Amino acid sequence: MHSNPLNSAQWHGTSFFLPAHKYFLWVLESALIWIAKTDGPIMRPPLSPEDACNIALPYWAWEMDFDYDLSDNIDSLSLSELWHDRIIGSYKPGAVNDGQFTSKRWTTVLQTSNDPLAIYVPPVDNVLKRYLDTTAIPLLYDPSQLINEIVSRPQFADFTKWIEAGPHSIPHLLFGFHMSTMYSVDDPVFFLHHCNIDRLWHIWMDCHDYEKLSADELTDVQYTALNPVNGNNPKVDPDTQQPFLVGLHDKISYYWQSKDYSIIFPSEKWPTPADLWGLGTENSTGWDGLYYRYGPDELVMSKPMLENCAGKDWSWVNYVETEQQHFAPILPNLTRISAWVESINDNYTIKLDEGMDIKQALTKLAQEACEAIPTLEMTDYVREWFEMVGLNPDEGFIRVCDIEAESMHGAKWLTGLQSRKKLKAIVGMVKDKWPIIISGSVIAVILVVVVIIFILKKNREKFNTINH
Ligand SMILES: [Cu+2]
Repeated sequence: MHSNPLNSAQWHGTSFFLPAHKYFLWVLESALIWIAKTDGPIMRPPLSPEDACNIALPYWAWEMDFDYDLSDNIDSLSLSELWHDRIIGSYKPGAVNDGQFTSKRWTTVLQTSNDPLAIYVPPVDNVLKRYLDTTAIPLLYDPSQLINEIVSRPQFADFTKWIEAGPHSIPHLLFGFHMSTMYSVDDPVFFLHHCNIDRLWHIWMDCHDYEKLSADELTDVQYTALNPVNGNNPKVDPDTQQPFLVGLHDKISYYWQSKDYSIIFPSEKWPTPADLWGLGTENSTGWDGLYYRYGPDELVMSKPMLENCAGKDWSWVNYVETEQQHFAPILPNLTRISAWVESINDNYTIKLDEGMDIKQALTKLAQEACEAIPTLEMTDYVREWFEMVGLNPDEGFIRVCDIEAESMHGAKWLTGLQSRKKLKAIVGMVKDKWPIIISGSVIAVILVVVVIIFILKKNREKFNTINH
């Protein structure tokens, strides 16, 4: 469904991005609930119908795996709870060979090559693979940078461009292989990642108190139609030749490739962004049975978030429903997350004590985290990815510390470590070849002096001739 060209044209690089993926996640969650209800009694351990109803998709809060120090040789991402060797598979680049998604149990739709950065060609097999080189594609957003962007982008158009180009792109690029194509759904990490993107959207809505508005009350601030484009031209539906429309009341397409099952997603049932805005309550669900809440959340309870968000009643996130919690089979180790949040709270408090106001303190916090690691280098691989999803990287990608770097160097995409790497490379070269460089420099200086003397002499003669 995700790779269907008609869906994809609407789902990526447009204002449908967030709502389209939300419903897509909900389709998977509903399918899991349905299977658990049907086959629950014969599962090991057996699931009761009540357990089945409590199934919820988990999210990967990758911001907690941000690497604040790339020089210490500890890859923070490798310490993540994500890599359970019995579930998602160990942290290892290449073919996934443990967990539930090895070649024995899991056949990917997309055939990949053995080159992590070659999108689509030349294919070798249908085995799930991951790249995971955090030095080549670093995770670029830590909690403080996320909070800073969420707080400073109250306009939907601004927020959606940023979240799709920045926080959404980086994990896709980092995993390479399947995750870097429209067949990213081949890797279950897709859902963990997109659930986090959906969570960040909820946090944004909750932070600015937009959750209190009904779909009829929404303005351009909460939802703006950003139509899909091909360069300067609007993308058109190949059947009707009409431009795709992605307004608040336009239907998001969910074409399903299989002829036999297309009845599951008939076009009359496709939702609009307005339909998906109402998330329902415990007692009365929203559109088509939708009911969305995000549970206890360390990020929203951090000091900079609490103090910089307009409303402090978190109704769509940080939602505690104790009954459901017992169902999580593996509780994440929250110690590491709590430690991050604690250090962010401490650094933030120091800045307030120094006399900064809450926004200044938050921006400074984000600035420091941003400076800790490089931005993304605009390689062919990165460029190809942005073109594939119809995104303009310059519109949403630049981070808080890149703005300064851009004005200094006049070049986007090459700041922080990249320029430091170049400098290091030059220093290294100088170190190795200093005898050649010194003798070369001496010869060059002598040559320059000779040339200058020659020119001066010539000019003098010329000057003399003119005078005569
Ligand atoms: Cu994605």
